[in-house]
Amino acid sequence: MSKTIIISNRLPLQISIENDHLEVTPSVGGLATGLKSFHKDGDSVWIGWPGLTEEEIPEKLKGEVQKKAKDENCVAVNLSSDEIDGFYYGFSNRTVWPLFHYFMEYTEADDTYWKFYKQVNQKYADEILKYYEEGDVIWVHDYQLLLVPNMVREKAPEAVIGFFNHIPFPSYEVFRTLPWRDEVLEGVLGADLIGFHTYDYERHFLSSVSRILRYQVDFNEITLPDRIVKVDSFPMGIDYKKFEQAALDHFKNTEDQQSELQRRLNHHLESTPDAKLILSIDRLDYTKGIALRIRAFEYFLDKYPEFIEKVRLVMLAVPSRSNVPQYRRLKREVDELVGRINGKFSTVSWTPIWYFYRSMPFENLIDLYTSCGIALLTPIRDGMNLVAKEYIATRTNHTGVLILSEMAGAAHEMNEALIINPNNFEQVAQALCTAFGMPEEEQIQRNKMLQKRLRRYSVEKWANDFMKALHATRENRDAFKSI
Ligand code: ADQ
Repeated sequence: MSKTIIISNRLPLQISIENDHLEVTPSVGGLATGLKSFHKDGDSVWIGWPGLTEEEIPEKLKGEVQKKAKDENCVAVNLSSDEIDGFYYGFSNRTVWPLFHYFMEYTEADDTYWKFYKQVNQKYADEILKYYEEGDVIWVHDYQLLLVPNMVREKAPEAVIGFFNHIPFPSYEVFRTLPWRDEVLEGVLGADLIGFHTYDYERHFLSSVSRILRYQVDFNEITLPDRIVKVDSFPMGIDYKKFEQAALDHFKNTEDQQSELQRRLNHHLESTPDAKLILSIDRLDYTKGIALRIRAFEYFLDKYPEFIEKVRLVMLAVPSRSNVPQYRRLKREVDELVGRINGKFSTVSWTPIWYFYRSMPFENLIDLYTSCGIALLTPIRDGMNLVAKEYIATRTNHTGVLILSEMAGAAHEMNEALIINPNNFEQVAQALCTAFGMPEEEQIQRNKMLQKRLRRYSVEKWANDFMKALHATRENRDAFKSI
């Protein structure tokens, strides 16, 4: 029977060593969270890195890693610490990530990183080829593996290969600055179907292919000498029912079943009349606009002091990529900003910002989503932003206001949110005022529309739509051959 082979940089599980034993925990992040339900329900194998380098795994536990992965229908790719440095922290996160998010000043062009990127992409491709059997469908994910589709195609010309890019694809004028732009485009074009979150990313990609490689592009099809490649947008959804159910269960908790965090949140809400909590959740990443958001919040408090002691910004920043200098600098900047603003506005009974720098268990995430009447998500660039969708899914009584950056892919599908330009502090401050004063009926009306759409376009539908379109390319290929 044919199977689906999913490939991403990281496996949906994280293996760590605790007292000479291997511990397996689910990994955090948009992709892992999104595809997990698809993987769990289908006949698929997932290939990726388990989170420990070859050097970190003691010899006697090496076989055990693969066994633990196999229990979850996964295959662990072995990577050395040099490979992780060059491929992951290097080319993926110091070259592709900043460039694709329009941070050109952070983009490094380093031959050694590129060499590691090619070497590790080849490792992933070789791993796929070990498991690939005729009739299988291969689904490659994200910017760390842009070369994999063509590397697999070279050895298995008949394979059906899909590629999905989870981050933005930049405009041609930005993409063209990459020294290895031809190789990167040729790498992705090994796929039969290439998916993006939005039509804009799709358009940028097609324009780069036509202007750099000079292939013929008709609407959303690229004609190569021997094949046609289809490009389309598939906005990723969330596991809606999981978030909705978690919120419903959360409200059933008796007082002594509540978490300490929930009690603290309740305390703020109950101690001040008209109090509201403003939620902000992201990985600590410069693309997410966290520092800008804090400054906009300061602008808001300066301009509208009547909100002092009434609002609190609850900020969860999940540690991320701390081996890359810009992330360490951002951490310092955010620490300083939070300290300065808390120092400036705090009263004896109130601090304006509650800042958590850690990963939280799922239950606490639900505590935050359900307790905060406003969500303020202001990325400078974001492929999609699943947090925005999760927030709406947990608002089971339909109240709550989402303020969302127009630079997030999710803004295209969430028109009923208050859509803002994160660089415009006045607009952010106005949106906060509007959110504060928005009548409940209006909140309910907006959220019901958002919820209806999110429920329908779930992650399951996203994966199925992509798969259906991928299978259809097989038929197109036969038609192409018969011309
Ligand atoms: P990310 O940049 O990681 O994803 P996002 O889409 O917001 O951003 O997804 C984050 C995920 O991590 C959410 O599902 C959230 O629930 C989870 N999460 C966040 N904090 C957590 C915590 N403390 N504990 C547990 N889970 C937590 C990348 C792209 C995005 C794109 C996704 C999916 O950068 O633009 O939306 O992939 O394609």
